[in-house]
Amino acid sequence: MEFKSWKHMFKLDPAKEISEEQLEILCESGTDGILIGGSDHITSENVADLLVRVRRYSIPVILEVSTIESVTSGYDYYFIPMVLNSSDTLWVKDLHHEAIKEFGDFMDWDELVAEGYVILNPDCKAAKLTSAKANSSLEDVVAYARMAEHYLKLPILYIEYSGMYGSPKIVEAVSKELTHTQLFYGGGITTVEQAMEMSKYADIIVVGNIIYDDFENAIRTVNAVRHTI
Ligand code: 1GP
Repeated sequence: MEFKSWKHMFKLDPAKEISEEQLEILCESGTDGILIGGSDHITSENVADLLVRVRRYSIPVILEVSTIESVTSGYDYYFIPMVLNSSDTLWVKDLHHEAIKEFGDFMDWDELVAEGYVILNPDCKAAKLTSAKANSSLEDVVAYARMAEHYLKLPILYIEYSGMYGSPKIVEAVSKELTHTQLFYGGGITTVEQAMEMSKYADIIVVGNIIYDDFENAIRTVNAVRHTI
């Protein structure tokens, strides 16, 4: 899959405003892909609107599906979160089952990518929504990584600290467990140093909120990931 060699992605939230000028800079920054996703105030309109705007540039666009209603054609990939540390089966397999029941006849299975998620910031919206056991210990997280790599053989494991900079120690430990599964890290990256630190361990870092809070620093994270090899 194309994203196997990627190192950096921006995650755009359809519910947040971004100017045309900033969107152009972002899409032409050298980042590898644009992930469209969010958990608050997501509507089919704001998702479709953002897709059309990002499609003006040559950058790959991925929908990270959080509601079935927001799904339309036109993306390069559809990443489907499967929250491994959720205690609610809805977020592990029930929503997925529902979607496949509805759209299974005309799905392009090559565009669909199962994305194992481990949510580790107890205060983030996603943790609350999915009843995630976000206070998981290092041993717990390593076990999720082994599950993703050896048992479920997932293409992606996403260590999610949305809104909070996570533990490099945990991300490093997870990276040691993964060979075939790609490691994504996202959460609280606001500086070049943090981008470099997490890129040492994660295959791909995902930069979200800082786009809306400090655009200049968000753009700086793109080159930071190329300086860690
Ligand atoms: C959110 O992991 C992403 O799903 C990025 O996190 O918004 O904290 O950068 P931030």
